Amino acid sequence: MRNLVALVLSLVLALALCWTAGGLALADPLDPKLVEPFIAQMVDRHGFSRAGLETLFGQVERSERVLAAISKPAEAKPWHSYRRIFVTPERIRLGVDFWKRHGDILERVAAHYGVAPEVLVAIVGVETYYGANTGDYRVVDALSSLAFYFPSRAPFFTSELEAFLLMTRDQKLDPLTLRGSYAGAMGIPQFIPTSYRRYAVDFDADGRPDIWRSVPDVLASVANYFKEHGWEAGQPVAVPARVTGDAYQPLLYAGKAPEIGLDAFSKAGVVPETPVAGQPKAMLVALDAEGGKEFWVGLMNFYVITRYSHSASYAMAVFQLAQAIRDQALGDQAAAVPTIDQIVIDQIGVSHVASRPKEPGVGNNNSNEWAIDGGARH
Ligand SMILES: [Ca+2]
Repeated sequence: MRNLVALVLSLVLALALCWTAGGLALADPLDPKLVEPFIAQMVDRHGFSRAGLETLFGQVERSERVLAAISKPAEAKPWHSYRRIFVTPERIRLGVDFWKRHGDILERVAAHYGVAPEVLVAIVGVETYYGANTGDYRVVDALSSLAFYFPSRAPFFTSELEAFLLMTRDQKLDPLTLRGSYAGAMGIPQFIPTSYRRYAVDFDADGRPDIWRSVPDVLASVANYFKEHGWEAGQPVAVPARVTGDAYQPLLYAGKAPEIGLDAFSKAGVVPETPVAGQPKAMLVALDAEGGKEFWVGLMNFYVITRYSHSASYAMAVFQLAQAIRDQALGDQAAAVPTIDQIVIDQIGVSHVASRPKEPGVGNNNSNEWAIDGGARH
């Protein structure tokens, strides 16, 4: 037993020595010839030290796991499978917990940016299970593998790697320790480095946007991302639609912002099942439900959610999770506080009358009631 302990200890020590000496042999080092032009560019463009970058990339690994993950065919799950993954009782319950724990800051952020708080909660719920699963790939390995060994996306990931190194330099972060998704998305909201540099916000005023640990910074960064992509405060996201005939085809969402006024929809056989005020530009969203097609009229805010991840199923999952969390959170809140009736009765000294809490989830077709509230304090 003692021998075994000694053996383990000496192994640990040996590994530690190797590591600190920078001598730990990498399973699959980068080919310096592939990295050299990038290093030259970082030196020329941004004044990085060539020796520093050579040392850094000497410790970066080409990750087969990353290259395998990116090469898998795009997941084209039908909506009903997608929904079963993201809109679950567990994810809703944890979203309500998140809302309760961070209610004050959530309201402040929502009011400041004019973005619905439930959507902010749902984004972190869908992206990382409220911060529980932020990815275990070393970001520098992921981005380097994709920049240098995945030619079809090399320009994109090379600019992400550039942004990553600028970010770590600006924020004094260690590029070798940050972890994230196989595509280099980082922290609780899963920002890629260019998004971090453009949209991340320091909302807790400690001098740096911390999307890894600071909930105020996380929520404000997501809200800022949405605002910058055109989120319309207090406006709906999507409403269910009834469709007849097949003249609806030109209205279908095709990855672009809505361009057609809602007044043109009825002529194409599309009728929103919930009234939408005015004649905003809209698009038709068709999803694969279990019993056939399911149709929605998507408004600008639906499109804005697709800017976070480019799929109608993604945006619908965020929207429905958001609604479920909101309904439950506000229902719980209404049940927990006395109603106005109760307060008045208490003040005039009537001893006990049953309070009448608001029914949770009733009359919530207007999903942005809460956002209008928040936006008004902007
Ligand atoms: Ca901060």
